[in-house]
Amino acid sequence: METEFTRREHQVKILVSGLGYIGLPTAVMFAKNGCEVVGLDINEGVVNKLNKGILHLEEPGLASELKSVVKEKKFRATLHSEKADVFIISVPTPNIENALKSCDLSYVKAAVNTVSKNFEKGNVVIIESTIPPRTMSDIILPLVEEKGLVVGKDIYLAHCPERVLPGQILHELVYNNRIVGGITPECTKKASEVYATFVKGELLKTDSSSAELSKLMENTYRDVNIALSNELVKVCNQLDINALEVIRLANKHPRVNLHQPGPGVGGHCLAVDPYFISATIPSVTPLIQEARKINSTMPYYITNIVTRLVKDQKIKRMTVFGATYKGNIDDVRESPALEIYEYLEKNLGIQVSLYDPHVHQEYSLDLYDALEKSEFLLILVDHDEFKNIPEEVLNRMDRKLVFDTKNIMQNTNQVEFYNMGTIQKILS
Ligand code: SAJ
Repeated sequence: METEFTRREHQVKILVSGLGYIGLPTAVMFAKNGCEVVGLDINEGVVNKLNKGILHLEEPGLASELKSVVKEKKFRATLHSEKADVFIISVPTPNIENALKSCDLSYVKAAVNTVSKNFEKGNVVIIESTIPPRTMSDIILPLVEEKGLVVGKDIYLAHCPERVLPGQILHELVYNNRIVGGITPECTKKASEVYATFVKGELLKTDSSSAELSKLMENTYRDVNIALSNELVKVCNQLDINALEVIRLANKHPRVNLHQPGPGVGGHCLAVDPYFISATIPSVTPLIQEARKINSTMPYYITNIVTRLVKDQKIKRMTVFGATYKGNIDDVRESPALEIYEYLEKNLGIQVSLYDPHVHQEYSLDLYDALEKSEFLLILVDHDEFKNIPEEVLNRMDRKLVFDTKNIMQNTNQVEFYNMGTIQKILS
C-alpha cells in the first residue's frame, strides 16, 4: 500500500532489533512491502542462518517469505547497529524471579542503547516488546533524549504492542487492529505511517501509556476469567455439581462469557503479562494477583486428584497425553501439562508415560506404546489428535479410565470417562 511514508524520495530503511517470533516476521513483512530491512540480533548463529535464508524458528508460511526477501536483497541480518529511518525494538521482556515477578527491562534498555548511537533527526523509534505501564514515558523517553534529540520534534517515539497469535502470525500481522501509542500526537502519526505500509486492520491511535496498559489488560482479562472458571470447578467439586454444565448454561446469557477451566495457564503471555501490572502497583491489584495464584496452582490441584485416584484405584501404570501449553502447537514454554507430568513421574512411584504428537523430544513415545497396558489416561492438552482416539489404540489399555482436563475427547462412550465437570465422582 502506498502511503506518505513509502512515497519518500529514497527507499525507507527499517532496522528491527530482535529477530525472534515477533521481530523476524515483522521484518519480513516490511521487506515484502517495499522497505529495505536490516535485522539486528546478538546471536551470531541466528544472523548467519537468516542471511542464508534459513529459519531458526517454526512459523507457518515464514520460511518461503524469508527465502524470497533474502534472495531479492530486501532483508539482511547483522550483529551491528547501523543508520536507518525507523528503528523497531522487539526483544524479550521476561519476569524477574522475585516475589512480585516484575518485568526485566534489561534487554529493551540494552537494545535502545545499542541502536541509539545511530539516531538522527527525523527517525521513528518504536518499542514492540510488552512492557509495564509508564515504561515509555519514565524509562525509554529519557534514554532517547540523552542523545540530545527532542522527542516529538527531532525524533518520534512510540509503543506499538504486538498482539499476534503464534501459528497465525503472518495473517494476524496484516489483519489485526494495531495499537499505536506515541509519546506525543506527532509521534503517534509518524509511527502509524510506518505500520500503514502493510497493516489492513485499524490503526488505533493513542498515547504510549494507554497502549502499554491495554496490551497487558487483554491478556489479564483472559487470565482472570480463566481463574474464575477454575475456581468454579473447585466450588462444584465440593458441592457435587457439574461445572461444565454450569458454564454451558450461564454462557447462553447474552452478556456472559465464562472461559474454559483447565489444568492451568501457560505460554509466554497470559502467565507473564498480568505480573507487569501487579508488580507496578501491588497495593491495588488483589484480583489480578489472586487470579495468577489460582491459575498457577491448578497443576497442584490436578496432581492431588490424580495422586489420590492412583492410590485408591491401585493403578500401576498411567499415561499422560499432551506436553505443550495449549492445543495444536509445539510450544512448551510455561506449560502446566509438562509441570504436571514431571511431578507425577517423579512422585507417584508408578510408571508414567508421556505422549505428545506435536513435541519431538525424548518423552514423546509412540501412541500405541504410550497406552500399552496402561490403566489410566490423563489428557492435559486439547490437541485435535485427542478428539477421537482410535478404538484399537484404546484397546491396548488394561483399564480404560480417562480423566480429560480439557474436555476434548469425543468418543467417551468407549471408556470410563471423567472431565473437569465430574472430577468429584472419580474419587467417590
Ligand atoms: N486457556 C484456558 N482456558 C481458556 C482459554 C485458554 O485454560 O478458556 C489456557 C490455554 O490452555 C493456555 C493459556 O490459557 O495454557 C493461554 O492461551 P491463549 O490461547 O489464551 O493465549 P496465548 O498465550 O497463546 O496468546 C495470547 C493472545 N491474547 C489474547 O487472546 C488476548 C494473543 O493474541 C497475544 O498476542 C499473546 O497472548 C501475547 O503475545 O500477548
